Amino acid sequence: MNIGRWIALGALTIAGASALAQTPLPITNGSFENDDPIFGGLLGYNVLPGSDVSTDYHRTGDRCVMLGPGDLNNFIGITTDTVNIYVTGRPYYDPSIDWYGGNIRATMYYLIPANAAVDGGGGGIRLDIKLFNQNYGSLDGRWDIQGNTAGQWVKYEVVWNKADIKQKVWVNATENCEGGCFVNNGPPPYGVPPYPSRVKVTPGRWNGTSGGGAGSNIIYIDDLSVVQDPSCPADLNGDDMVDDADFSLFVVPYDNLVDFRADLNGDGLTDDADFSIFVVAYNDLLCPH
Ligand SMILES: [Ca+2]
Ligand SMILES: [Ca+2]
Repeated sequence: MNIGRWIALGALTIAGASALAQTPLPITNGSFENDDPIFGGLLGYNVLPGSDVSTDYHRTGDRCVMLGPGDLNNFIGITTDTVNIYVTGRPYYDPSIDWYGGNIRATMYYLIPANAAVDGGGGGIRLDIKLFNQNYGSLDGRWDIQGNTAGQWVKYEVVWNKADIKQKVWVNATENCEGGCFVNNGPPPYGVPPYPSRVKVTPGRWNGTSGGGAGSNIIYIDDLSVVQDPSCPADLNGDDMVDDADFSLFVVPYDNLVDFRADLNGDGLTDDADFSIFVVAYNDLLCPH
């Protein structure tokens, strides 16, 4: 075997390990094949008016979900915040996340027929992180799915960086209380932790100004999935290494001592105990997987 072949195999091994290290989150019925056996309707999702299951197209299985068309300022979509009666405690179908884990990555495929292009009311995926059913931060959709795909399935992906998630929760907890001051049940940092532990996933289309206005025609979607990228707690920017970029993110909350954005031991504060954990990871550089 020549050296080039060895190098190629080595690269494949590394890529494979990285892919395996992602944590697939337990999204239910991502191919949209199943109805709820008792109540009917799409298993695992709230189906908002204007959306429905379709057998006109499918990327896998026999079915997909159709979004639209919609009226101006209507939101059309499906969302995972519906009660799972089949599990003790009746949690929502929202997939679980690890607050100390990596970036959240949601993927789906979409299809728009060549003769029915979408103009306005673009599609996308909105993500909300939650503790139980309380929303602690939102990544609004880009609503940029437009035009047509010539009848082909096209991959669409949204990545929510872990540092941005923590920043969003911090702002919501302490500053402008976006969506209401929901974490005001204690001294700073206002009841956080416990930290958000779930992500509500909402593929849809927004027929408002940010989505380009009232949308024409239909966006078909299939094969929704969510994963959490490889990371370790001290890797604050989610690139799988603990280096100077993470230190820059660490020192801001470390300096004020009432801030959970770089809390590594779960007590809600970023202090010397967290610094001790950080320096060990910084010295190791690479996240252990
Ligand atoms: Ca990093
Ligand atoms: Ca701490």
